[in-house]
Amino acid sequence: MASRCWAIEGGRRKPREDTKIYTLYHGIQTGSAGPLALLDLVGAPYRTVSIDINAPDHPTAELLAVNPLGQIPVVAMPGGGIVTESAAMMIAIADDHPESGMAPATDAPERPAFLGWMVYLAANVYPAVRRYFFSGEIAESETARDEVRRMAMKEVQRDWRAMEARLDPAPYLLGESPSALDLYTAMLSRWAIEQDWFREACPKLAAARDRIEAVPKVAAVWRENFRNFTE
Ligand SMILES: N[C@@H](CCC(=O)N[C@@H](CS)C(=O)NCC(=O)O)C(=O)O
Repeated sequence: MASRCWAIEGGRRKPREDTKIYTLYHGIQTGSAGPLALLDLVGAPYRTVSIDINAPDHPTAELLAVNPLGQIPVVAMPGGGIVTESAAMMIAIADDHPESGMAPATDAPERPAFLGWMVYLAANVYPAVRRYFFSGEIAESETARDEVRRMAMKEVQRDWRAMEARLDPAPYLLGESPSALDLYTAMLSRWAIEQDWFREACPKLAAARDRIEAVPKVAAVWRENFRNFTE
């Protein structure tokens, strides 16, 4: 696995030498895009370890050593400790940078909604998207896999509709300023779901997504990671 160190300086990613830095196990066009954009947004020093989930040797022993499920993203925190699960690491990184406002403070009125929706996405949308893309993990025949994909898509649509019905972005999902929830929502809504469907069925979520995706550091990561991202 290749390892590189980065820090954003003058709007450009540059190699960095620090030892007290985050390490993100990252794969292009995977769920590490959200944590990657968050690290850039909060201005944290980090290195990336490149993972190719389509390589014949996936999951490598190195990846299994940090995540027994062999999934990415994974983050090694600068203070020690490994965080698997995208929502958990985004909350942990945002909490480490209170000045960024990317996570409401523990006593802020937005905190319960922040935690609730982060876990909602992780517990509902992400697994359904996984079933859609990795239907072969739970069904063998082509007919059964088609059925899994069809049902997973219904679930994804139900989950986005439910979120659309409950949130009133102003203009970001939790109020005047963006949070890691905007990033996580933007990332997950770039997968599986038809983009025309998302814009039509979830206009409030789509409008909030437009805002976070217009942030230059987010757009830069999105360009590399989402083929359906258009500016
Ligand atoms: N629950 C995990 C899901 C992570 C996940 O499904 N990652 C995918 C890439 S987007 C992966 O590693 N796939 C390769 C594999 O499962 O072997 C999270 O939220 O981080």
